[in-house]
Amino acid sequence: MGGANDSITGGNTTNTWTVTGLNSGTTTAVSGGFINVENITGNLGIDNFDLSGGTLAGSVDGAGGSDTLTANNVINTWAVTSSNGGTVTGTGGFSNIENLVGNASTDAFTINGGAIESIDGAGGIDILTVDNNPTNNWSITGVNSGAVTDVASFSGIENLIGSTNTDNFVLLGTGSISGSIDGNGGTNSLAARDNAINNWSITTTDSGAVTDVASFNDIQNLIGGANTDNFVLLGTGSVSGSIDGNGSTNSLAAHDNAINNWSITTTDSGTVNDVASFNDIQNLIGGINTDNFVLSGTG
Ligand SMILES: [Ca+2]
Ligand SMILES: [Ca+2]
Ligand SMILES: [Ca+2]
Ligand SMILES: [Ca+2]
Repeated sequence: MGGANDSITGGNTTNTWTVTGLNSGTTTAVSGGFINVENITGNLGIDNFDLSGGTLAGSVDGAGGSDTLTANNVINTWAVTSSNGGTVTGTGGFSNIENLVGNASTDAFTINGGAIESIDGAGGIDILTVDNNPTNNWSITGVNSGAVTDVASFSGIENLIGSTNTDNFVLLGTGSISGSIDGNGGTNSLAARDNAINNWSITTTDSGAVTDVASFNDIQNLIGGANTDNFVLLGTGSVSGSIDGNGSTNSLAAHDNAINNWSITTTDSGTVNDVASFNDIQNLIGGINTDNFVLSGTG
C-alpha cells in the first residue's frame, strides 16, 4: 500500500479502528495495522472509529450497522451535511456514521442540510448549531442533553444555537443547560420546566436567564411552566414578543429604573413598558418608581 488513495474495508463483524498517525493505525480488521491508507470503510456490523492522535487524508465510511466516530482531543469542528455524513477536523469526511463523539476540548457541531442519530460533546464546552429548517423543535430532557429536529439525541452540549428561522426550546423532565440558549434570529420561544418554580431574569432585549438555563438570548416569547413563574425585568431587559405565565400563580415585576405604564386588557393579561404582551400573570409588581395601572376592556 502507499498510493495516493488507498482503502481498507473491514469484515462483517464488530470492528474497532484506531487512527494513531497520518493515515495509519490499528484495527481489528487487519492484523499488523495499516499505514498509508487514506480511506477506511467499515462493514455491516458495528464499527467504532477512534481518532487517537492520528488523522486521515481521506474518509471514514461506517457502511451498515450503527457506527461511531470519536474525534481527537483537540478543538473539533463538525458539520453534518447529509444523512449521517459530513466533515470533522482530522478527516477528509465521514459517511454512514450514526454516532458522533467529541473529546475533552471544545466540539462545535453544525447541522446544515443533514441529520444524525446522536451527538455527544463529551468533555469541554461544546456547541450545537442547527440551522437548516423552517422550524427547529428542541427538547431539553437532561443535563445539557435532549433532542432537536435532525438530531435524534444529543448529550454533553453546553451551548445550543438555533437557526435564523423559528426555534422552539422546551425544558422537560430534568432538562437544564449550563451554558446558553441562543435563538439566533427569527422568532423563537423558550418554555421552562413544568415541575419547578421558575425564576426568570430578563436583563437585556429578549435575553436573560431562567431556572435551569444559565443564559438565553434572542428569545422573543417566554413561556412559563405549569407551576409558579416569576418574571423580573432588570437593567435594560425587554421582551419583544410575549410572556406567558402558563398556569398556576405567576408574577411579573417591572423595571425599577422607569415609570411603568401598565395596561390590563383582559384577565391577568396586558402590556407594560418593555413587555409587548403578557398573559396569565396573576401578580403585577411595580418598580420602586411610579407605576400607573390602567384597566380597560375585560381587564
Ligand atoms: Ca458498520
Ligand atoms: Ca468536547
Ligand atoms: Ca432562530
Ligand atoms: Ca406558570
